[in-house]
Amino acid sequence: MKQLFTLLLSLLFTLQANSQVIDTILFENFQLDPFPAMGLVPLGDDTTWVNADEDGIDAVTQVDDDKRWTYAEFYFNALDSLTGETNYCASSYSYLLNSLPGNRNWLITPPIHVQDANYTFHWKSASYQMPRYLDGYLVMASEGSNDLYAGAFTDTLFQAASMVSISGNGQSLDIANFEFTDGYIHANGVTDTTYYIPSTGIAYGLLEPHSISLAPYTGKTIYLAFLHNSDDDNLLALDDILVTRSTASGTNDVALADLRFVTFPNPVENVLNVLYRLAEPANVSIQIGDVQGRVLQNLSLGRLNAGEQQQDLNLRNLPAGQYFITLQAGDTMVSRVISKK
Ligand SMILES: [Ca+2]
Ligand SMILES: [Ca+2]
Repeated sequence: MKQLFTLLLSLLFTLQANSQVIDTILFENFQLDPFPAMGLVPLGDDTTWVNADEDGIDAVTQVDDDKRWTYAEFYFNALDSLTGETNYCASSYSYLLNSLPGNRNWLITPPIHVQDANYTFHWKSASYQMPRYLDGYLVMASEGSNDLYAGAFTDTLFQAASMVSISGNGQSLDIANFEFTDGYIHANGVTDTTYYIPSTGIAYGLLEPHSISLAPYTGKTIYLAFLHNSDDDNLLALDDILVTRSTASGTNDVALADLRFVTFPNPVENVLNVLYRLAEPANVSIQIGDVQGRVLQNLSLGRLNAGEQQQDLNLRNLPAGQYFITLQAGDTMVSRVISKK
């Protein structure tokens, strides 16, 4: 008994020494169609999402809705990382009627007040085809206004490359056979097989996570935007758009933010969804503790592969109150406080 107590005490000490809290500031996983509530033209000071079609050109599908970002089932039937259900995403065509160039579709977040240097922006993207007809896009930021027509979005935070031409074998997975715009080529230039499906004569992109620190905007209210600006490529998907705030004061904020540790919903009645990402394989455990610092449950998950991870915790039998959910992955430990109804 004494040994167990000592063990608990040492575990607690570790928890307190390393505890970090990551809050979710904004989260959209597109599982419930958010598009009907979005603005279609930015007014400069919108407080909702805006889905703006700057080019007005019909997509090859000639369905009016397909001129801009739309609600769609993810092309390859992957499950939603949070709910485990059929995955829905935001989708946009750059394959326009008569192969016209000029696609410019904007998806703009509500305003985000960046209170300190611990804000991080996360999202996932996938080009339907790659490397042939790879869809590129920009992630942009604007201080104070979302009026894209007035040139509000002056800062480019991320550029995903799009295919410009085929200079060799169009059936190849070797990117040397293609020309691209500047920027990041999906799946690390078609070397990371986690993020695409190879196939005969073509590869299909799978959702790949990205993160950017918003520290340069500390103290500012900003809008973030995805601009799908590929010319004559195919189809692009976005999912799991997330802004987190780490209240960590340590030096390892980047590693913590990279875990992308999210719990949902809060308050929770029965089942808590735990979502996180491993940059490399790691031994993982999840602990439930009370506010007195006692560990109530320790769930060892063993050694898990790199990538997106999801775990459901059944909290049905816990009394109502506040609890710590602590994720340990290798040497990194993060905690969130949740309320149980
Ligand atoms: Ca989704
Ligand atoms: Ca358009």
